[in-house]
Amino acid sequence: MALDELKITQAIIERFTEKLKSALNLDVAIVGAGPSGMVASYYLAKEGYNVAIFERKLSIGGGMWGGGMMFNQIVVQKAGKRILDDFGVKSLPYNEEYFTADAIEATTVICAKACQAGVKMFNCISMEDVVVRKGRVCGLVINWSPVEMTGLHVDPLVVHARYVIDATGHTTEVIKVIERKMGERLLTPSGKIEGEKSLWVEIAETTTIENTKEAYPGIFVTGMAANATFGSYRMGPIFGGMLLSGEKVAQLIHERLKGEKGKSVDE
Ligand code: 48F
Repeated sequence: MALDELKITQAIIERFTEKLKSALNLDVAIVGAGPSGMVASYYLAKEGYNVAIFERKLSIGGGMWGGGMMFNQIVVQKAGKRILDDFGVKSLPYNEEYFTADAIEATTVICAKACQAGVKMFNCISMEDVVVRKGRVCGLVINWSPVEMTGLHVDPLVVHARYVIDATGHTTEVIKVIERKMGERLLTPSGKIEGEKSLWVEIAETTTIENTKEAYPGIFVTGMAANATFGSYRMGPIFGGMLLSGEKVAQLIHERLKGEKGKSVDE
């Protein structure tokens, strides 16, 4: 059969539209395809939830591709190795406490497993706003990243979600929108974003997991966004905290969703 460029075009348009339509009413919308967001998406999709990730960049992986200063290896402490094993990412013992993994393998395998578990990944799409009803976030306002980058005056589209995860890393973009637009208190000690502190690996790795929690009704923070929102340190190129934070946020949201079976997003 002759290859037909119009059929190819039609196939792409139809299949992408089907994928986007199936993400209009989500259980969980995740902003950011860095390590914490991708890990969270995998565990939630494995529970059978309708999960999508919206990633601003063309590439997934956030800060994991680059390892440390573009030396594309990551270090994971003993506690986080369990997650690498769960995904089937190879790791090598470095000493009694540390393991290393290839940053490219870790990023691509975690992404592939998430996609195969049913996560709908959307790259080149940015979250520009949220939907709030009765003091609770219940959706995202999204647009093509090139629209954002070029400043074109193009109205966005909307997806609904029972829960939103801010996995945007250092910039905590979803929480920033809430702080800026809602004039309401975040669930932080000051009611505002506490802000990220300078690097302290030992404390930062533990607090990333403690700070993985709800930061505003309907929005959970994970990964570096958790520390930036609740005011802890950055940790540099050690990734166990990111992986464990992704797992924890998935567990927390699973617990909530289990208790809310049958409710619609607008309730
Ligand atoms: O920064 P990022 O990798 O987040 P993370 O999961 O991991 C942090 C580590 O990479 C590293 C570290 C580890 O020790 O400190 O920095 O917390 O990934 C965040 C992703 O979110 C995307 C951004 O492009 C990146 O890929 N992102 C940020 N804002 C938006 C967004 C937005 N408004 N819409 C869509 N995607």
